[in-house]
Parts: sequence; C-alpha cells; structure tokens
Amino acid sequence: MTGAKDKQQQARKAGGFASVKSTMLRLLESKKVRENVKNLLRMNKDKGFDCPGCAWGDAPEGSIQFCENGAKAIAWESTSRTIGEAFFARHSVSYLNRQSDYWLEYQGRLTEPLRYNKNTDRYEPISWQAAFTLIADKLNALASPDEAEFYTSGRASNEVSFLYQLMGRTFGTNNFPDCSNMCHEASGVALNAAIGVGKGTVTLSDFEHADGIFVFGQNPGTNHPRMLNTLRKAAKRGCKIVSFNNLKEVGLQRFASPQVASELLTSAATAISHKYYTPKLGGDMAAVRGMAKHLLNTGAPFNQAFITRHTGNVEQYLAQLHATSWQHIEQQSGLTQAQLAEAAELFASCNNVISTWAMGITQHKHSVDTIREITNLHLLFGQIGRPGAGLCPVRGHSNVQGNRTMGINEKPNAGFITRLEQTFDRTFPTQSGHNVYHALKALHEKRSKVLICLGGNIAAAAADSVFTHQAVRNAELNVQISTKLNRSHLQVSEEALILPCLGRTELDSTSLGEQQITVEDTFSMVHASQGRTPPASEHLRSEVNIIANIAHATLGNHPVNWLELADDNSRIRALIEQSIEGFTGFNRNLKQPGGFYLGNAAASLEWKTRSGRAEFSAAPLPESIFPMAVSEKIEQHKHSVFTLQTLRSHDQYNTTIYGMEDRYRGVSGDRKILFINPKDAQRHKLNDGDKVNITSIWQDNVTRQVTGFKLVYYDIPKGNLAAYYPETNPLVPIDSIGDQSFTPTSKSIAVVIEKATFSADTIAVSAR
Ligand SMILES: Nc1nc2c(c(=O)[nH]1)N[C@H]1C(S)=C(S)[C@@H](COP(=O)(O)OP(=O)(O)OC[C@H]3O[C@@H](n4cnc5c(=O)[nH]c(N)nc54)[C@H](O)[C@@H]3O)O[C@H]1N2
Ligand SMILES: Nc1nc2c(c(=O)[nH]1)N[C@H]1C(S)=C(S)[C@@H](COP(=O)(O)OP(=O)(O)OC[C@H]3O[C@@H](n4cnc5c(=O)[nH]c(N)nc54)[C@H](O)[C@@H]3O)O[C@H]1N2
Ligand SMILES: [Mo]
Repeated sequence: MTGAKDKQQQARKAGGFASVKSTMLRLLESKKVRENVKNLLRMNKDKGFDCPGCAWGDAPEGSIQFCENGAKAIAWESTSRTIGEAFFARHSVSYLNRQSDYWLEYQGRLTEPLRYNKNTDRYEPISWQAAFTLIADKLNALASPDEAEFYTSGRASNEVSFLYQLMGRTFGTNNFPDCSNMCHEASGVALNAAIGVGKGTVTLSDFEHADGIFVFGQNPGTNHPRMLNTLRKAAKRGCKIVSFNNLKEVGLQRFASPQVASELLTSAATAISHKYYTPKLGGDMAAVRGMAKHLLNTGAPFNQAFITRHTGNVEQYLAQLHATSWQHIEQQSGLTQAQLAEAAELFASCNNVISTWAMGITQHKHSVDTIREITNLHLLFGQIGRPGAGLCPVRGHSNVQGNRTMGINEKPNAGFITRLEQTFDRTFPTQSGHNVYHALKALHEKRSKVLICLGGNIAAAAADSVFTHQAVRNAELNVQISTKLNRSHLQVSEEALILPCLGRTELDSTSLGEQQITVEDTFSMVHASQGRTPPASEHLRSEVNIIANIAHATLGNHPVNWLELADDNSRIRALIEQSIEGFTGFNRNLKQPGGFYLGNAAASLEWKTRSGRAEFSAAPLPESIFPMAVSEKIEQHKHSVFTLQTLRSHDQYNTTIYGMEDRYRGVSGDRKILFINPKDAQRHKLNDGDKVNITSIWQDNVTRQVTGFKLVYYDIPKGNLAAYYPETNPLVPIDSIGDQSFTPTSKSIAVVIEKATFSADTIAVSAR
C-alpha cells in the first residue's frame, strides 16, 4: 500500500528538467522534428503563432515562451500521421465509436471533406462545393432559423468568429452555444453584474506590482504553465502567493522553471505558495466569506473612501457577514476559523492583491455567488483598478475571450447589435438564443435540427454523455469543422459532414498572400498569429474560408460579399474595426510588438453596471452546494455519499488525450482512476488499487454510472473524490448546472462508490 504522501513526494521531484525532457523526447521521436522545433522557437513571438495551449499572456521582452504542454499541443497538431478515404473505407462509424478518445485523435490529421453514408455506416469523400451546397440546402429548408445551432470552441480566431456570428445572425438566430458555457461563463456573469465588464481587470505587468496573489481553484502547473513562471518570479521577489485548492497540486507548491538554465541543471525549484489551503469542493464561497467576516469582526481597515466613492450595497453585504455563522462557514469550507483568519490577515496586510481563479471556482452550482464573494473582498479594500491589484479569471482556450468579444454570445448586448446593424445596414435578431445547455436540450427534443461546430468536441466535452450523445445524434445534419477525428464526428444518424481545416501552426497562403489571424489573451491583449508549417494536406482550408463559403452558399451576397472575405483576413479585420469597440486601427495595431490592449473600463474605475457603481453582492451562503432535492436524496444515503470533481491530467488538452501520464500527481499508465482519501477508503473497506463503480445521485431516476475505476490514495479532503474528465462526463447530470451560468457542475457531483465485482471495462458502453 503506497501512502498518499509518499506518492506526492515522488511526484514533487518531477517538474523542471524532467518536464522538458519528456517533451523533447517526444518531439525528437516525431518525424516532423525540424518543423516542431522551429515552431516551438517561434511560438508567441511577434512573427510566430499564438500557442494553442492556453490563454495566458506573453511577456513583451520577446523571450522564448514555451512550456511542456504547449509543446505537446504543437507536436499533436503537426503529426505526420494523416487519415483520409482509405481509413474511413476500412472503419465503420460503429467501429470507430467503440475506440477510445485517445485512439481516435491519435490516428492523425483529417485530410479531406467527408460525408456520412448511413447505408454503409461510413464516411466517404465529398467535394468542398457539394458539402457547402448540402449545408445551405438544409439550413434554408428549416422552418425557423432557430432550428440551427452554431457551436464554437475557443481556439477559433477573431476573424473566423466574427464571420461565424455574422453568418448566424444574418441567417436569423442567436443560437451560439460555445465552450465557455462549460468553462468561465460564471466569471462573465458575476463580473458583469459586479463591475460592469465580464473580463479580468489586470494585465500581465500587474503581477510585477502585486505583493499578494490569491490563486483559487486552479492548477497552473498543468493548465497554464507560463503563469507559473509569473508566479515564480513574484515569489522570488517576496510576493505572497496564497493557494486555495482542493488538492495539494505540486506545481503550486514548488516549481522549477524550464527556462532558467541554472534551475534546469540543478533541479532547484522555487517555493511558490506562501500558504496553501485545501477547502472542500465547493467550499470557496464559505472560505472567502469567513475571511471577510473575520476582518469585519476584528475591525480591519476597510477602504472607506473607495467604498463610498465607488460601490453600492455594502450595508446589505456587511449584514450578510453578520448573519452567516462560523459553524456554516467551517462546515462548508472545510477550513477552520483560525485558518481563515490567517488567510484574511494576509489579504489585509497586502498593498496590492490579485485574485486569480479557474475551473475549481466556475464549475459549481453557486459559482456566480462565489466569484461575487471574491469580488466583495476586493471591493472592501479597494483592491481593483490600480497597478498590481484586481481580478483575474484565467481563461482556458487560447482565444475563448476573443470569441466573446467578436460576438459569439447567445445573449448579445444591445450596443453590440446596434453597431453591427450600423456596419451592415440591416437588422439582426435580438432575442436570446441557445447556450450549450439549451442547444443540447433542443437537439435532444428534436426542436433543433442542424448542428454546426466550429472546432471542439461537444459530444465528449458536454455533461451527461448518454444524453449528450443522443442529442448530437438527433441532429438531421451534424457538421464538424475539425483538425482531428473525435467523438462528435461519430454521433450520427442522418446526414453528417467532416470539414477538415488548417491548424494554428500551418501556413495559410491565399491568392492574396500569407494570412494572419488574431487572438485575445486573458489580459485583453490582441495579437497576431501566423502559421508556418506546410499544411497536413493540400485539401485543407482555413476556417475563415470554410465559413465564408458556407455563408455564401446559404445567404448569397448578404450582407457582404462573403467570397471576397474568404481569402482576405485583413478585410474581415476592417469590418471588425467598424463594428466592435476597441478595434480602431486594427490592421495597423496588430503590427505592434506584443499586440495591443483593448482596454477595460473597470480597470480604470469606470463601472458599466446599471447603478454606475461596483456592486457588492449580499447573497446568502447556500445551505448546501447541491440542489435541495439532491440533498434530500443524499440524506437517505447518509455517510456514504462523496463529492466528486472531474479534472485534467497533465497529459491531455480537454478531450484530447496525449497519453496516460499524470506525472505531477504520481500517476502513470491509466486514466480510469479515482483519487480518494485513505481514511475514506478504509471506512468503506476499500484499498488502494481496488476497482470501483461510481454512480451519481440526482433528482431524476436515471442511472448514471461509470465502472472499473482504480482507487488511488491521495491527500484530498475527506468526503471528496477526484477523477479525470472526459471519462467521468457520463456522471454529470445534464440538469446539474450553475445558477445563472448554466455551466455543468463538473467540480461537485454527488456520487456513491461500490467495489466492482468484475474487472469491468465498460465505460464505453455506459457512455453510449
Ligand atoms: N495542458 C492543458 N492546458 C489547458 C487545458 C488542458 O486540458 N490541458 N485546458 C484549458 C482550458 S479550456 C481550461 S478552462 C483551463 C483549465 O484549467 P484548470 O481550472 O486549472 O483545470 P482543471 O484540471 O479542471 O483544474 C481545476 C483545479 O481546481 C481544483 N479544484 C477543483 N474543485 C475545487 C474547489 O471546489 N475549490 C478549490 N479551491 N479548488 C478546486 C482542482 O484540484 C484543480 O487543481 O486550462 C486550459 N489549459
Ligand atoms: N466533466 C468535465 N467536463 C468539462 C470540463 C471539466 O473540467 N470537466 N471542462 C469544460 C471546459 S473548461 C471546456 S473549455 C470544454 C472544452 O470543450 P471543446 O472546446 O469543445 O473541446 P476540445 O477538447 O478543446 O476540442 C478538441 C477538438 O478540437 C478540434 N481542434 C483542435 N484544434 C483545432 C483548430 O485549430 N480548429 C478546429 N476547427 N478544430 C480544432 C480537434 O478536432 C479536437 O478533437 O470542456 C468542458 N467539459
Ligand atoms: Mo475551458
């Protein structure tokens, strides 16, 4: 039996050189090694391309900014393996659907447009033109434009996103489900209500001025490795980094920079976190409330001048602090009053504090209220809108923030639509469309009939896999614009198309020359990106070209000559400049080294809220992190119910699985594992290595189960479990969503576990 602590100790030795070495070996094994290395060196530099790994910003000094996981993303995209006609003639869709997510993507890059033939259950080649005509005919035959769903994944560039929303809106709908509905939606909702902008208020340089950085529910060592460099530098100059994480993530504790030669050679590592708290899943709102309550009770010096001048609703919030009991705070956060007092004192003692957060905060039922609570704490001390202070939701996909700026939004604001109407001299729909939740419901009930996906893998990424697969399968036409084969291509019944596109790393050369795209990082910096490597196949088209052609086939020359835009991204940028605030001089500005800043009203103390002030939220701490009906069911199971979080390993990019290693957590060779506190396991007469089945508890009578998961002892709060996504998506009930955000509660699922009585390997079955 391996002790949880030992395992983590071993893992701690990882990082540094090991993290680079494994990547380099992988790259050296690749046939396209020269391109890969050249790419790596160009990544995020002015004439290079934006790393598709994450949305963290780039330091302006132009140093080589790569990380292991960014390198993996590139190696994965620039593989020399390809699949085309022969592959799809060999394998039926039913066969492919029985393979793992890893196997599907590992087959290589898609090379030609394909159409599903339901008689043979196979994908067969189709010409680009025939594919565009098929989509146009189907769209134009719908009874209402609201029967079509236009999904976007956050890798899509500003240019293609702008074109895509213009196409959807001209067609007549605001049905724009997108990956951020499953990601940072709660951040947008909470920040819009509190401070009037749905984005973070800091830029990269603010991290140089902060003397406190609070990191909530985020694993940057794996998911934002370049952020670790920022944290490491901050820690070295004495900035206090305080982590709130359900797990003791190695990267947040110690980190050796892969870019500092001395640390590489000696494996020396910087201690990152000054303090590390491990709240229970869903316990952060309680934790932050406890901090604020302690500071109120001890008469800490709130920034009265700031509160009076800039905020609203403070009395109601302070009353709520009084009303919330310490018992409630301790029970829900899993932290003691003394721990929260310590964290609170640290916060109050800092001159400039930044709080960052990611999925550990946004994927709960009460995520919006949790982010409002973090904001409340900042408002009490005026910790926003000056150098080194502010709020920083750390976005995931490399352009997910830009997608939103470009209008990928099912609830566009009136100002956005008005400007679009001025540019194109016509009206656009204003009524709300579908987010991911509503789109899947509509497809499941066959109210929606066409699903078009600009990247991503909605079938594997969304909750409740059985429900979601059926929903996608119900589409009368399923169109996937993709680089690699994935689960979403295989949920087909009638018509389906796979349209293969260029990746970020590839050269997009049109009759008008080499094209650039632009992206916006988590700090509202917009910069250009240009691929360099030869495309994986001569038949690939850029995403812009594909969308322009679908639009042309469907809408003719309305409201623009789409084909003129198909090969000319600078013309699209000129339209963006006309239509969207902050993009004046777009084509000129993107030549600035490091890109240009879009600005952020809240960062300059301008509050675009209804009241014109930054608003405190006086929401009560929820009784339970689950809905009432579920709490009642949990009560029946008494002490055997756990809360499960679903998270990423070190060897995946969302639904793309690179391999079976989760080195920082000491796991190797398997992904069907369940992290458990040894005491919890023993209480259930279970041991490290035992196989279990996991069943979720929800208010309906549907059985949601995955089987044959191996227990791994881990340093995790009692009553909490962790397992990898997307394998555990069958467990997340479709209706288990965040209040106001509609985000699946992927970090708090009530489950029971039982020892598997057979060596089951049936997740694929239960997921279908
Ligand atoms: N290499 C790589 N990079 C990525 C991605 C990837 O898959 N691979 N995905 C990209 C995307 S789209 C996104 S959104 C980001 C995701 O970045 P993260 O949010 O870091 O991703 P997760 O793996 O979901 O990790 C959630 C973290 O929050 C902690 N946590 C979970 N629940 C709670 C809670 O209730 N309270 C607290 N305090 N902590 C909690 C978990 O222990 C874990 O450390 O990364 C982006 N970058
Ligand atoms: N249980 C659980 N579920 C979750 C989460 C969780 O933490 N737990 N996280 C959620 C989050 S934060 C997110 S963002 C979503 C992710 O949801 P998505 O964004 O939909 O999924 P990805 O896995 O990033 O998409 C991978 C696919 O994108 C395609 N692709 C890659 N590069 C390109 C490109 O350049 N162009 C095009 N057109 N296609 C490309 C490839 O075909 C690949 O198969 O998942 C969510 N689902
Ligand atoms: Mo995400």
